[in-house]
Amino acid sequence: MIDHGNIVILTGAGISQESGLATFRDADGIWAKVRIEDVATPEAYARDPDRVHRFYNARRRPLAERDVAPNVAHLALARLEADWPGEVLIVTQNIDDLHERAGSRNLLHMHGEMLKVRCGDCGDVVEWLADLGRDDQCASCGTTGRMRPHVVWFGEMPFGMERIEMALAGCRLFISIGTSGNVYPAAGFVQMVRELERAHTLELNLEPSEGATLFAETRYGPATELVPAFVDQLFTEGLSN
Ligand code: BJW
Repeated sequence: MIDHGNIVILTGAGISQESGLATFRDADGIWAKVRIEDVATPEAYARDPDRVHRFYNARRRPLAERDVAPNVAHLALARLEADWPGEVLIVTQNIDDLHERAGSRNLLHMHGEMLKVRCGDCGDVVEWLADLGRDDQCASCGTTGRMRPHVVWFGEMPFGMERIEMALAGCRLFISIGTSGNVYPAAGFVQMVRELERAHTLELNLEPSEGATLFAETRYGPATELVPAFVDQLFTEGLSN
């Protein structure tokens, strides 16, 4: 009988690479062009907010203007969620909106969302498609100059950790797609699942990640090839024991 247990899928920048969005740590990635400590820490934002706003404004525009589209890997995961009898939760480290535009609904953006901004004063979160700057005012509390990208910088707590840990504890399959395994706590999820000894663990990536040896199974190649093929296999064979 086919096993239709719950599935947790962790995605990273690699799944959006073939949609035209840069990864972080590949040779031509974002961190080859800008330093983390200049744009992706609370200290960088406190020191030079204009620079941080420029960095995120440039990355927001192609998403806001819909210059990029979900690829077949995003679409395959949406099909999995729609048709799989068990629960499918996508935990994405990506701040793009390509999973939701592909149709995924049970989705958690653990590192935030590019098309939202947050007031540093009252914490209100709103959708935002335009450039953001120091002149922008919070519509909720009226404070000017405290609106920031709704993203998780180094040293900040990722979103939804309680829900993620519960889902990891209850899953029968954990799949990691297109992430280098450099950034915690996401990089530690495979270890958490392994310790419970009730789920299969699978890495789908272009090349072995930092934590590749922790996975029970690994497959390497572009996400647009690996992900649809694996989803097809799941529907025909179910989960492996
Ligand atoms: C393809 C492909 C194709 C390419 N098909 N594949 C020492 C030890 C342990 C931890 C720490 C430590 N010192 C500090 C920490 C904590 C720190 C951390 O992890 N630092 C490490 C650098 C060591 N982490 C944090 O600060 C986090 N917060 C935290 O820990 O809070 C405390 C806490 C404690 C306990 C529990 C819970 C919390 C916050 C991390 C925030 C990360 N923020 C960023 C920026 C966000 C916004 C933005 O986008 O600008 O998030 S950094 C950046 O890296 C971004 C990504 O989400 C994240 C992960 O990157 P990802 O997705 O893996 O991309 P790449 O480029 O690295 O990899 C792409 C992969 O795809 C590659 O493998 C390619 O081969 C592959 N690929 N093309 C398939 N076509």
